[in-house]
Amino acid sequence: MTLIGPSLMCADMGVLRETVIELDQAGVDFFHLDVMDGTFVPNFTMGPDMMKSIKPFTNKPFDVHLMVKNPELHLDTFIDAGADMISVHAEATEHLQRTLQAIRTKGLKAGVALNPSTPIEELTYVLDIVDYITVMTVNPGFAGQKFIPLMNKKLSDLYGLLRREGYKIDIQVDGNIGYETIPGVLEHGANMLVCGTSSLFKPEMTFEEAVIKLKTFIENQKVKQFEVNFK
Ligand code: S6P
Ligand code: MG
Repeated sequence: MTLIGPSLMCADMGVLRETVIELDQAGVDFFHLDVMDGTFVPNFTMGPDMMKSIKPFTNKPFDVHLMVKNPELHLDTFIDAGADMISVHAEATEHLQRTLQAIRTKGLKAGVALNPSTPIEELTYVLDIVDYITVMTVNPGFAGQKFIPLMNKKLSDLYGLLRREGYKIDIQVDGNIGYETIPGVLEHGANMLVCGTSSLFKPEMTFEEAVIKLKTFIENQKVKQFEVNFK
């Protein structure tokens, strides 16, 4: 099974609430909320007040992708704003194990995101406390970038590592996930797709049309669809 989650930084912020309602009704599985601090990545996006203002309009999980330095300092802020899942970058904290443990202790799903150049070996000693791994398939910071082809090898190395070590951890991909790249990422082990301008946010389509088209495309892939842990 493959889950799809719209990247809300790609939405028109003037109609964010309506967008969340339409995407929810169209059948997305989760909402992906990108948080940037202008330091870990050279951009600013969504904040806790914005999240609070849309949380009441959906029951789907809020997956908060923290692209901030020292994310451990901000966990409570985003938990209070409605996060159900939080991913932190391995590169952004000195204390990855402690940070993941803190997310889990609060009852949320804990994720680790890896920049394209970060090796999967960074994860070796935290695999027992991770619910999902976000493989960045572009450098974080902006929507509308190009998929980095070597990330398919990273996905298959990661998938192999998880199977060898016996961990059931979901593999999320983020960055230029669209019709050209989906066959490859599914084949190499991804089961959670973050969907931005490459698939769901298309001016010529309604959200309902875009979700139907995307789900049909995924169902028609001939590759094995991996089981998800996500509930
Ligand atoms: C980027 C961020 C992502 C983007 C998403 C956009 O740093 O983490 O979640 O919003 O990748 O999708 P697309 O299809 O425009 O690349
Ligand atoms: Mg993201």
